[in-house]
Amino acid sequence: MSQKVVVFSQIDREILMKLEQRYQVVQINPKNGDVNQQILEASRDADGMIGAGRVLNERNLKHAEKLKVISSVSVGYDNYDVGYLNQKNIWLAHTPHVLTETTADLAFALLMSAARKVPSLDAWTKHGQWSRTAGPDQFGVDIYGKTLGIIGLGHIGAAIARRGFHGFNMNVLYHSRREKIETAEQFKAEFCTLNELLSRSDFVVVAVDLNAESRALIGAKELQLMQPHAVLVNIARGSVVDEQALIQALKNRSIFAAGLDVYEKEPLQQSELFQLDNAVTLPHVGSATAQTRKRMVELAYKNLVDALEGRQPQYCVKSA
Ligand code: 8YV
Repeated sequence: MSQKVVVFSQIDREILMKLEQRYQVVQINPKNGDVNQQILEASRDADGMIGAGRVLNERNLKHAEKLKVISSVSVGYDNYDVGYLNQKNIWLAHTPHVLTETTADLAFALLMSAARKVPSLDAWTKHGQWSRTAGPDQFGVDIYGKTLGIIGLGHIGAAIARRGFHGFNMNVLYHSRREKIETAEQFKAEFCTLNELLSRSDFVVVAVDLNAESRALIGAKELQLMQPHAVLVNIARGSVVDEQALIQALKNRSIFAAGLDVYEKEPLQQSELFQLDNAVTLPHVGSATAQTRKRMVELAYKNLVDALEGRQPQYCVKSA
């Protein structure tokens, strides 16, 4: 009897076919009703699970007595109850590294778009409003040679620092739980407190994992420390930033703009952010290129197969 695998989100067709050739596959489909109920039932006799973007915890895995591995097609793992999975000896595998450069590219796309008002000026031009030379209302802020403050100098944060330092001659500051001397020296990056980074940076990029320490890390008080010409970029997790406080800061123009790829609740279909000309809003596409998503799901497939064949997956998450 072949092992059973639950696919809990949409994955690449080729990989799905490979799974179906190897395992008994059950796909979770929102069209078939409550997803959590489907996961609760399907995981009952499952050996493995693969997918992304779903909360998996004791509530919907409590019957998963045979489950050996959850292979996440993501680098972030804040939507999994890692402590519970470790306690049940269920491997949680993820896909770091393969998406680092793609996500760092998107961070800079947001930084530049927000700094130079690209989306709103594109709309302005296309609506025939360009009747004379662009003036102060169309002015953006400079990037080259400015100060880039990165919250979280992990792989993605370091890739963003590399772009700023080498590509835009930027002065790099960073804040993280501990100093990252070897990484920082590549970009002459200066370790500083969060408040110092917020008050000194022209561009603040949130690149930190979501965890108990980073949840709501950036609130009204922190936003008030930023300069009126400063730009906030978030490519990490929405819940690191107090979204209502950010909306107020943008409305009050106490910061120049924000470039956002993530939100407290996703998918985001209605928000005051959508009415703000100084908010650039993307739909969580940090890793969303065909090439990178293919690499992610191929790695997640390998992690799954390794685990189902009794080998510890290459990239396993351990509870802190
Ligand atoms: C999404 C991401 O997970 O890898 C992560 O942590 O945030 C993204 O790659 C991916 O888009 C699947 O939802």
